[in-house]
Amino acid sequence: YFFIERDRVAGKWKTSLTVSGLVTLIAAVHYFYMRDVWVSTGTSPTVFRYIDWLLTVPLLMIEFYLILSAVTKVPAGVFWRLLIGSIAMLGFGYAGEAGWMDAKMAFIPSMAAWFYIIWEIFKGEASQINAGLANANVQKAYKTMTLLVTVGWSIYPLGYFFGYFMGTQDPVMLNVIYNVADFWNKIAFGVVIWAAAVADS
Ligand SMILES: *C/C=C(C)/C=C/C=C(C)/C=C/C1=C(C)CCCC1(C)C
Repeated sequence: YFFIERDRVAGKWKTSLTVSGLVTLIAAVHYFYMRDVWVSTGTSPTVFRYIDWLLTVPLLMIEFYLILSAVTKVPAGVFWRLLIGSIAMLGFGYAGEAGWMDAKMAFIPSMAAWFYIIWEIFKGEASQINAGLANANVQKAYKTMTLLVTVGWSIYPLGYFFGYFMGTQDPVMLNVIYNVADFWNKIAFGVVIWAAAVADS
């Protein structure tokens, strides 16, 4: 759908929509793949989930850079900070879940990286660029995306926290929650960007 709509919007918006399409596509492929793993082995598909996240989360973060870039000039530093922040967050999360690191120790740098991303989009250079824009469509999309990253994404560290700190490891429950959250977070991001692109074209 995002790929089809790509043709309806102005050229400067095409990259953002292509990325949204990619994110949804990767998630869909992974979802069916994970379901197979789950059904055939009965094990929690942690590795596959992280592969999915590692591909899609940096893409989602880069969307902040892309929507701003559609209407103004954005320094490459913003791009790299968002990219590296999201990879660090997931890298430590995985290290914790895979047992490379103590799960509780890994939680700290992973959370720090998440807060760092939040800081960048609320207070950092990206937010200052957004505040200075004369484009209400982009600003509205930006604001909704920041809410998704803070509120929508908080479900993941909470799941991790309950799993590893409270000892309430219920993999079935956790997987269901993660799947619902993934679905919602990825689609909502795409819809927000699409709405801004159409309104602005
Ligand atoms: C489509 C998939 C998305 C949006 C996945 C997002 C995942 C996170 C925001 C994960 C965050 C974590 C922490 C902040 C700390 C504990 C470890 C993680 C990886 C669960």
